[in-house]
Amino acid sequence: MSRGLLDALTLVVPCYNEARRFDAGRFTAALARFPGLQLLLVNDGSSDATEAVIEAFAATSAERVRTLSLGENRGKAEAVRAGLLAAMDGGAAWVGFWDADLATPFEALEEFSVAAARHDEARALIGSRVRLLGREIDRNPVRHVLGRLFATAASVTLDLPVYDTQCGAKIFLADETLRSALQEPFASRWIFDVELLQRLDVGWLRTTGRRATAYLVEVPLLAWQDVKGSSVRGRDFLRAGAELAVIRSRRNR
Ligand SMILES: Nc1nc2c(ncn2[C@@H]2O[C@H](COP(=O)(O)OP(=O)(O)O)[C@@H](O)[C@H]2O)c(=O)[nH]1
Ligand SMILES: [Mg+2]
Repeated sequence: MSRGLLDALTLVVPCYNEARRFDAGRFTAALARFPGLQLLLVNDGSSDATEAVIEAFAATSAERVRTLSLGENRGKAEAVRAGLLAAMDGGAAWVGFWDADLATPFEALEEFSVAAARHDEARALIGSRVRLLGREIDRNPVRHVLGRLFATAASVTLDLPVYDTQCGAKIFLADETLRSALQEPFASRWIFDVELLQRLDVGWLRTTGRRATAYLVEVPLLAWQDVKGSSVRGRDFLRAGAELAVIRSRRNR
């Protein structure tokens, strides 16, 4: 299995009306710190100046930053799916997605890299927001509780002991199983993370006879911050519950 997560990694950054939150300085710092990192910024039909902002940023580092523009707003799931497929076509060994607000700081890539090196068979590494003393996991208390409730339901749905399915920082080995898992649009708009993990679980089982527990590694983050300006609302939590039921029913097909 190919190693060196940081050697050839492309991160997809879904951007929907991010003109005000986009912090070019932090992206520039990440490119300087991680020479094997490339970025693919996906503008998902934003109605603000996102397009101009990300184009201007990409122009500062044309060999390492690309942009993709979806004509109309299709939602994070579709933006990430299109971005990951484009990143794979670009030849990256590892591809992933990372929230534009940098709630997960790019410094966490160090922990992802250590985890990949430690787990020889890792094919998917996902950030996990575990609130332990000595770490800076700064979550709004209501969202923390709802998030824990949802995560538990998601874990039951997947029949996988995943602690945190919803962190916006995830990295995958760019192989055929991932490509197949990305072929069809996701049924869910908000919890496509769960759907993707389920598709990978099924794909790995089919191709290797082993379930996701053999290949999926959760990376406990040292720092994570709830960034203001989220587009997720209370009703999305209810919708997410309904979407879990749909995902579960698909597994049994
Ligand atoms: N493509 C796309 N991305 C979105 C949409 N809504 C949010 N995002 C992106 O998803 C990421 C997380 O969004 P955010 O609003 O911070 O959600 P939260 O952190 O989960 O509350 C950011 O990169 C957003 O730009 C959307 O409708 N389409
Ligand atoms: Mg956020």
